[in-house]
Amino acid sequence: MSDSDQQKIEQLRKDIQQHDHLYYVKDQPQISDREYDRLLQTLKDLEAKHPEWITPDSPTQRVGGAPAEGFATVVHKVPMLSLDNTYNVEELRDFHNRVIKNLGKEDGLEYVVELKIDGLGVSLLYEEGQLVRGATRGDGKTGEDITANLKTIRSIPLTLPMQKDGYQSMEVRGEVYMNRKGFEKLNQQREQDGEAPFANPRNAAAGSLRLLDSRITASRPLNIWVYALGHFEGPAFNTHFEMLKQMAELGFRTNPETRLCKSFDDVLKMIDEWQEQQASLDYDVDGLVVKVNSVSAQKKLGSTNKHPRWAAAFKYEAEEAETVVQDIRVQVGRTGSITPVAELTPVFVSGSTVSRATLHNEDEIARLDVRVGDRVVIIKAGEIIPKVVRVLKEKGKKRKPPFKMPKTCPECDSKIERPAGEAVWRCVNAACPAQLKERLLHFASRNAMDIDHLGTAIVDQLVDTGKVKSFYELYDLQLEDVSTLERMAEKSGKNLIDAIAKSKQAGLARLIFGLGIRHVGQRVGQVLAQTYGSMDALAKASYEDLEAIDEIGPRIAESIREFFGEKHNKKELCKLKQHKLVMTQEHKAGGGNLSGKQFVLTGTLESLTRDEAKRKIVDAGGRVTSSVSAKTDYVVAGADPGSKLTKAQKLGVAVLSEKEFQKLI
Ligand code: 1X8
Repeated sequence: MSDSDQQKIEQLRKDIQQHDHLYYVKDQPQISDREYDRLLQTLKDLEAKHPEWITPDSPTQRVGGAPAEGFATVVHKVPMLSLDNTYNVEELRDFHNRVIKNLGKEDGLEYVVELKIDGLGVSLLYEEGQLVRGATRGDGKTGEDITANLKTIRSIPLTLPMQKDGYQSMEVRGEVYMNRKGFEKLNQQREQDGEAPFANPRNAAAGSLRLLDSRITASRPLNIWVYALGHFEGPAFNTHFEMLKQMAELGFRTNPETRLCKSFDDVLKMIDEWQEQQASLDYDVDGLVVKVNSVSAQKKLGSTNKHPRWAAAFKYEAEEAETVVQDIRVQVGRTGSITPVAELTPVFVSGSTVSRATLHNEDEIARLDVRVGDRVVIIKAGEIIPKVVRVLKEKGKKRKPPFKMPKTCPECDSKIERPAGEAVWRCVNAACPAQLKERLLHFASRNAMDIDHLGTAIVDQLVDTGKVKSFYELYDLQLEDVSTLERMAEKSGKNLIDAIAKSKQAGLARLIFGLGIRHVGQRVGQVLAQTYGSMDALAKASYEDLEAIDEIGPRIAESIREFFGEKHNKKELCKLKQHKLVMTQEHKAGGGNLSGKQFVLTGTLESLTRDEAKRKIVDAGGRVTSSVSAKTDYVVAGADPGSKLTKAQKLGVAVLSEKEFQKLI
């Protein structure tokens, strides 16, 4: 029996690895997502039954584990050099001429031209066919050990058939990046959750790779293009192009746009083509990389301290424009984040007129040394918000003093804080009018309480006149309070009052989301409403209780506890209740039978996937947790159940077969 389980585990791992490759590297899936989920779940269950057989290269080990304390330092055996940059055809021709001179001939000189990916360089070390370490490029000599994070990227193989080709050890290099769509989606989610958005896909990728909690990395849409080999033990390659082909054969994701160019003119052609074509990719590139193809020629050329002499980057300049900084202001967001923004003399760049540009944070302003009155260069690259790239120093011109972050919040004068390790200052005053305005707008937004007519102009006046200092005061407003506001007639005043009154029925899920609890987005709001059924029950939920919910991690659980522990929030909720806002949720008709019941799923279900089963339970008012405890009401056991079943039997928890479960729901 155990023997066959071991065989099953091995077969499943092979199959999943094959399907990962087809899906993530080749983009040619052969099975449905649902079939794939089944395979993975079956493997998980078998491994739960035999934890002693779990290996680090099992596909189940990609999901990420408990947070690390910090990253260990890694010394690169072969330094990860940077590339010499060229910015125009003349500079690239200089590079080409140097290559010819150093090689002593032009005959047979070939180049490989690849896209230069705007991401983060990483190193993947494989020993005896297993990924044993992943590291950042760092300063080129030493990087950080981010193995757990890199393993969450599905297109990175955990095992390689390299030994069959005679390789004992190889260090593969590539660029980890986030595509534009994934980046936009991540930022939308972050804004909903009250977190600062990332400035660009590169920062998002960098931030995701440097998280100590690899479970969060696992949720980030990261990917890799492999483009080089570091130290390796095994047969050598004659050309770079051959090496890339071999990497692809081993299972790595190599970029399909790579070209072998037989002449420098071919290189120039490719440069010409990509000037326009860049925009059509779904990820950011910041130019091309031109590499000498022959490995013996590469060796002959060698490297300087910093750069190889056999490769160069060609960078397309982003469209730039010059303008003047008229002012530097700071904006206060919903969570109190304080962001400096440059107000500019309007200028036309990349298809639109720009009058503001983000300066991101204090450190960025210091780095640029940008001051009011300065002439600056701005760029608008792709869809990214315009940014100031450099200051044009004007001789003999007296400059204004350096910009200083305000000592207090520009809106409410409260203390501002910059937590250790963060780049952003925050206003500590939860009642800060600027934060209050943002919070009210969020509360009223379409996906939250959906209060029509409550837009920026009205919110500004309500807060500035002191009429509204918290959510509940919206419900105290009378017609005469609002019809006296600017741009408000009697009729529109009445519409607003009606819309506010109507929002009392918005329901528990919308209200939870509308409260603006950090990290609680729309989906989490729904899960909490379904799980607890009332605001009172949610307010009482313990950290452990919250964290036991499948979709809720430690960060969300902590933030919820903090919110309900706060005095102001308690008062707010009490007042909202007095105003008769709907704060309970009827479970869906016909399904309320599972109200408050706690489920654990184990084994493979035949008639539905795990996600479908979960949804059904939650829709019927129950909830799903990942581990069995005395609080568990039912364990649903499919085929090949794991250790959860044993535990349930030990604790005397009711066990349902799939059929019994179907009946129940
Ligand atoms: C950096 C990069 C290289 C390539 C693509 N993107 C990059 N960011 C490539 O070779 N295709 S090579 C490189 C480096 O050597 N620093």
